[in-house]
Amino acid sequence: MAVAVVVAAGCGDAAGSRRHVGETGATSPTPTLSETPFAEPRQFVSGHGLLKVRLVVGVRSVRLAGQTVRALTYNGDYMPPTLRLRPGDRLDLTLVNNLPEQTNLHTHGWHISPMDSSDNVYLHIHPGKSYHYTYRLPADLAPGTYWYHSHAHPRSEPQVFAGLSGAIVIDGLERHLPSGLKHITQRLIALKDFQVRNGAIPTAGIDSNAPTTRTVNGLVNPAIPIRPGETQLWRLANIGADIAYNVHLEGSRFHVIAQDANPVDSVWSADTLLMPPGSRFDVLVQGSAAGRSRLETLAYTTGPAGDSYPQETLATVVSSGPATPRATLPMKFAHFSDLRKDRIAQRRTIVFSENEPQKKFYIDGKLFDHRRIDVRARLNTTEEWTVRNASDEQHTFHIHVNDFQLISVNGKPYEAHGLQDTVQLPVRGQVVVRMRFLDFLGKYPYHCHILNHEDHGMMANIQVVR
Ligand SMILES: [Cu+2]
Repeated sequence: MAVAVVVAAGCGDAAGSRRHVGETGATSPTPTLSETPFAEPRQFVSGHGLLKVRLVVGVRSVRLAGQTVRALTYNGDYMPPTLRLRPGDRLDLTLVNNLPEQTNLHTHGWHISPMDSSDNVYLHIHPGKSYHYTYRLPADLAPGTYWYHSHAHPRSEPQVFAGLSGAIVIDGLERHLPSGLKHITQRLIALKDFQVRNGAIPTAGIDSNAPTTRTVNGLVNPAIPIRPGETQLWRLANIGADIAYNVHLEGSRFHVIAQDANPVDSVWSADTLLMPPGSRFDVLVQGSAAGRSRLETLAYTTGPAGDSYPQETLATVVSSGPATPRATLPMKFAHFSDLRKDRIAQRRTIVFSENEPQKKFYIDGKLFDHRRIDVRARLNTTEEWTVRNASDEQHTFHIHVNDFQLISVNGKPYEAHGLQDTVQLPVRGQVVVRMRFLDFLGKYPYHCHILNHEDHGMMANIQVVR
């Protein structure tokens, strides 16, 4: 019989990893007692090809940033369990809805069927009901960091903002690492943000530009331990509703091995990573000389009609203990099949626009209608989409089921190292993307991943047909 086991997260850091929001736990071995120890949510791990999970959605009071706050939770936690699986596994997930409104579940980034009881975001699980999802992961599902969240249009923004998002890890990235790095410490660094109004995270009238508390795994400025010279794998994931993070680690660089759970063909490095809502980066980081450095989000503006986010510290990286020689990082990583060589079956232009004062957001001049098919594409073909932004703020293009290759930004060719499932659309600009429609028939959405915009219309439907 297949079993699901619950284990503490974070190889090499089990002592500090049991603690998460809503639970007290062991402290991690950091030098200063006043610091919040780094911790990860517990994990539900597949065994013998199966993971059985029950997620109960409800309203709960949780401890968050030193205060008691009413939030929407999975299993009572603001930072719910991480689902950890392998390619080829099956996920049997029962979603129990104890909210006074409908909800549902999306497994963001999975290349999987969008139909029936799989990654079907057109389902509404009504109050007091439960639903049994069955997901059959392809044997070649890409390893990396994914996430799950409510996709309950038009209530996605308030539900995710109030807490309904968690992480998914598909194991296997280690396979591409050199032997000396296969067993390095892995850390989930899930970026999740909230505001408090009258003792609760607001679920109406959310202003993404208002003062916001940014957390790592639900913790404010935790201390992340590393040894001088040590290489760690960090799984950066923006699992918030609306805001972008512009992530920077003082004095260090991020070495990207996967973007949106697509392993890269060659490792690239950056000192700052722009992370719009929904995006993920799996990165290698190396401990600097003993001392402290800030993991921060730098100030970022999404345009004249958009938001302005201040610089904020996300975590404090504490380098201490015996130094180890810095490992040589890999250059070549995974295989990537460049879509620029594909024959293009169809070219389309998709336009994102808005009427900000009226809170209306459009794709191709239309508000979302779940009954309408906006694009019909053929299975096993490649299409090229020019996605234009006709507004004065950035939007985050996202599509389910099939990831895309970024070909150009504002006409400037982009040298992609793999696929991605989110991309920021420049103000009054455009990107060109290519995608292959593989393996799965059915209808699924593409939309702005700023969930406020999605809820207010910026979503459309594609149907993949034979
Ligand atoms: Cu948008």
